[in-house]
Amino acid sequence: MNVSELLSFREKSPLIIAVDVEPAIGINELLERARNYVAGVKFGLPYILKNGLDTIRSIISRFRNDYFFIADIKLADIGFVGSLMIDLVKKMGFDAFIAHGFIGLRNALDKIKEKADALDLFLFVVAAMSHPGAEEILNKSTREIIVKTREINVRGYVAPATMPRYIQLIREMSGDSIIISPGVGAQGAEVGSAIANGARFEIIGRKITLSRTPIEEIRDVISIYRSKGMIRDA
Ligand code: BMP
Repeated sequence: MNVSELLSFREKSPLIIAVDVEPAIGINELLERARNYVAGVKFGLPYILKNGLDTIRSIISRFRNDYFFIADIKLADIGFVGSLMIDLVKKMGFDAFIAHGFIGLRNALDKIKEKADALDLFLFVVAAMSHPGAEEILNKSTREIIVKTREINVRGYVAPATMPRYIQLIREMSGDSIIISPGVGAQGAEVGSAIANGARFEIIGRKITLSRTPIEEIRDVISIYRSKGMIRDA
């Protein structure tokens, strides 16, 4: 998936659902009923490992026209192993995946990016994380991660809604990139706050997946986006 295909989903909404646990109403029902409001679905490793490749592949193939699908494998390994992982991501039918930025380019992210391009997968690099401990080590390197990954033409980043200064930094340093931002809802950031700081999409997990009335949650989120002018009226 390329940048413009990804952005075509932004017309619908800036919302990506993070699925790490089985949604309270079941994944099929959730995706069936959320298709008019949600742009993308990010499957986490716990969900992928628990359900297996075949199940993920069949979910993605059923909803492939309704959402883009991100494999949140947080890849942080040598190029050879990265390449094996990316083949599996492609087999499952994903459009995009997430790799860590701290592993550096040579024989790691350079190979990962080459492979992603060859398989038409969009690469998001983690530039900073949302939890407090990220400040201890990882987030000290955000600037270098952006500088280095721009050398290999990375166009997608993950940056925290809980610490919007990193979203702003990416915007300043890499204005044409697509930032997806977790931390909204369960981790405390307000709906719309990451978008207001320059993210293209917000990632929301537990606030939706753990709810018995997730479609109402989603509608509330969408109405906040609408009230802030972040989404066009239906
Ligand atoms: P929740 O809304 O339930 O907190 O989920 C957030 C999602 O974003 C999880 O899938 C998590 O793996 C991911 N995420 C995060 O929370 N912080 C980061 O810095 C990077 C992430 O990918």
